Amino acid sequence: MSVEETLVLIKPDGVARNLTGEILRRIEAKGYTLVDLKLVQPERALLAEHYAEHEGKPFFEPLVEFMLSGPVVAARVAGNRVIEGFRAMAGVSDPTIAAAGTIRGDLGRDWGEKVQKNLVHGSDSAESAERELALWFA
Ligand code: RTP
Ligand code: MG
Repeated sequence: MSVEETLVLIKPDGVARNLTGEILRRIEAKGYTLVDLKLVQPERALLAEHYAEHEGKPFFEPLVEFMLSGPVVAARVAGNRVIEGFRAMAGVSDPTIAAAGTIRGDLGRDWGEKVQKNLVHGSDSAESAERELALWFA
């Protein structure tokens, strides 16, 4: 067993579309544990830190604006190999090609020209998880 913790965000599109329960249900049904959970209206500074690796890319500003457009659910989720496991549950970034059975594949809509409404975020490595959990659950 390799019990890890990851940061899951339900992005503004997921909250606005009333998919919070469905997404948390999938996380719990998989056997992962919700260690901490909150509904937050993130500030720009937090999002700039969170997405620091994308600063300067053409989608950075639209992405931050999108993430500011409404409340976000932040969850500290624990489980055996949950970092990679949740990324697999989420599916690839583009919901139009994400596999059936994944959150983005089953529930995601268009991959817009600028703003990517793909419902969820999951930390992509142990280092990212540690950094992002410290930001969102300071
Ligand atoms: P996330 O970090 O949100 O879990 O998503 P990810 O790893 O699948 O995608 P990443 O490459 O880290 O990008 C973060 C978010 O930025 C938006 N994005 N837009 N080419 C584009 O226009 C583009 N690429 C990425 C998406 O919302 C993506 O989830
Ligand atoms: Mg990412």
